[in-house]
Amino acid sequence: MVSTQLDGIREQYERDGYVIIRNAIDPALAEETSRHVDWLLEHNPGIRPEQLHHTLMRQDPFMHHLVGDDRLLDIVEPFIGSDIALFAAHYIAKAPFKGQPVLWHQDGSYWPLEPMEVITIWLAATDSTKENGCMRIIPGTQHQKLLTLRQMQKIDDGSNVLGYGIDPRTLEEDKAIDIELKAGDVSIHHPNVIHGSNANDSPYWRKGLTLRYIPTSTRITKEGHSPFLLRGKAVAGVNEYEPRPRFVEGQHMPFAGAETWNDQL
Ligand SMILES: O=C(O)CCC(=O)C(=O)O
Repeated sequence: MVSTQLDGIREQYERDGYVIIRNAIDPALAEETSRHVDWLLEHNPGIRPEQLHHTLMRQDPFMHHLVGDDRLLDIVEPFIGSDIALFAAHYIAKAPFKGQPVLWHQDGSYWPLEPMEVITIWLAATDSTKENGCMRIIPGTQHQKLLTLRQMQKIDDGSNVLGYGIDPRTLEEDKAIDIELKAGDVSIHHPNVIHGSNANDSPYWRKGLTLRYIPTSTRITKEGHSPFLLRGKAVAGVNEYEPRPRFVEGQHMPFAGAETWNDQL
């Protein structure tokens, strides 16, 4: 990543609700992230590639290694400060020809966070294009209030990733921007900005990892989320952090750095 890309990102973020950062991680780490999706699918038969949730990552050394990468933390620090935790990680991977759409939504509608101080990094493990169902964002909508799930349409028939969506007739869909990324690029977005994505009807995988970073002063008000402390200090009485797991050969996906991982714990 060229560090000058971080110049002015706050202004862009405040204006549009999102920013794209190219080459945020190197090709080898993007490739390992893509391989991690394959590994998780192989070890969790029956789970759709769009539904590889945080619970699968809690004890996964590669995920802890990836989300604590200084290049990612340096991107979020200007927004949330230097005491940083990860609230949740979720791969939304879309298989060729059958990847599901994500209906229009605002992330904050789903999250038990108090206050709603949080920023998402969407990390491209493969190229993510219009053709294979890249994320789409309606710029400027981060200034709108969060809708509750009750104010959204419930479409939980298994045809889409989240089961809820904002009624498209209430939106200016023609203003949506396709967030096209190369493997290793990231976009960041605001919890109120309206976004979604189309189905993947192409012959190519689209593998994206959503990472929700919070300042340690943000409280997770629902039990069972197991956040990770990544940089700086915890705030006394706010959240309990998951210990970093040991790497066990044969049990975890091998990755560059796994050989010294346990020494850093
Ligand atoms: O990956 C996608 O297509 C949508 C991502 C998304 O909805 C999110 O990051 O909240």
